[in-house]
Amino acid sequence: MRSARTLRQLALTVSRHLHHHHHHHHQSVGIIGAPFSKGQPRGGVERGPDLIRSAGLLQRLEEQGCAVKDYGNLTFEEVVDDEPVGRVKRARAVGSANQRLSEAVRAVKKDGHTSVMLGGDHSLAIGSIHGHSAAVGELSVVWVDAHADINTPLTSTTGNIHGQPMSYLLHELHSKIPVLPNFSWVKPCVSAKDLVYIGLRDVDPGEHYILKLLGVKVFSMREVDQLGVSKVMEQTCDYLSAKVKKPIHLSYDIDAIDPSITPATGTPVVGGLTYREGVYITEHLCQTGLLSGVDLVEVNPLRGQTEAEAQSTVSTAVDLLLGCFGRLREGNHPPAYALPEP
Ligand SMILES: [Mn+2]
Repeated sequence: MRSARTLRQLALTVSRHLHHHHHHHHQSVGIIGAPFSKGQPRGGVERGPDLIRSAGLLQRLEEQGCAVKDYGNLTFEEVVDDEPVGRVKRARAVGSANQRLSEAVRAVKKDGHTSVMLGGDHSLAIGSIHGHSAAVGELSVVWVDAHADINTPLTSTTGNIHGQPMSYLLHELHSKIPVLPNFSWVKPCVSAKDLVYIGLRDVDPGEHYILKLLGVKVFSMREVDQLGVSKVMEQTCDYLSAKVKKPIHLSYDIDAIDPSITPATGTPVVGGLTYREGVYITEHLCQTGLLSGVDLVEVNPLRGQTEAEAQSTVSTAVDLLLGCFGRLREGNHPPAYALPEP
C-alpha cells in the first residue's frame, strides 16, 4: 500500500511532468534563412530556406503552440576574385557569409529565442554555432550527418568548406587551421568532449584520424544498428550532461537520413537513418529541454530526380524541425483544449 508520502511524491512528479510538457508547447523560435551554397559546388541548396517555409513550417510550429518569429533570409555580399587558397575553395565568400550569420544567430539568441538556421550548405554551421556560443557560452553540439565535416583545410581533398566546419570550431584543432581570408573573426568555441556525432557512414581517413585523436563520441550507423536509436539518444544525453548541462546545438544535415527518403541533397550516401530514427532524434532532444539552437541544412531540390523526390526531402526536413519543438507522434493538443458540450 502506498504511504501518503509516496503519493505526495507521485503527485509532485506528475505535476513536474505536466509542467515539463507545458513548457515545450510554449517555446519561442527564431528562424533565420541562409540561402548560401558556396561551401560546395552544386547550385540549388540556396533554395532550401524558402522551400522549407513554403512547406508550412511556421504555421505548423504555431499550431503546435510555439511562438515563431521569422527573421527572414540573410543576404550575402558578392565576392569577386575568390580564388582558391591552397586547396580551399571560395574561402572569402564562406568566411564573409558566416560572419554575417554568426551576428544574426547571436541576435536571435539575445532576443530569447531558440535559433533555427535554415540552410544552405553545411559550411553555415561555422557561423551558426559561433553566434550561438557568443550569445550563451559553452555549448554541447549534436551533429547528425552522414559525414563528419571535420576535415581541416589541409586534410580536405576536395577543398569544399562544407566538409570542414567542425575543424574551425574545435579548440583542439586551432593550431592545425591555416590563416584564410575572411576567417580571422572565427574563434574556436567548442570542446571535443562536448561534441557527439550520429549517423556517420562516409568518413575520410584524415577525419577518422582526428576523431580518434581527439576521442570524439561517435555513433556511426554501425552503432545505430547495434544499439538502436533510443539507446543512442540515451547515451548521447548521458554523455553530454555527465558534468554540466550545457545548452544543446543540433546541427542536422538532411543527408543523415537515408537517400530513399531524402534524395534531394548534394552528397547522398546509402545506408542512412530511417525517417523514424531521424524523427526520434529530434523528439528526444526536445524532451531534454536543453535545445537552444538548430541547423537544418543541405536540402537541394535540384538534386532530386523528380518533383516527388524534392518534396519528400523538404517535408522530411519540416518534420524534423517540428520534432525539435514538441510535435509528438502520439498526437498533440493545445493546453486550453476543451471538449465540446452537446
Ligand atoms: Mn554535413
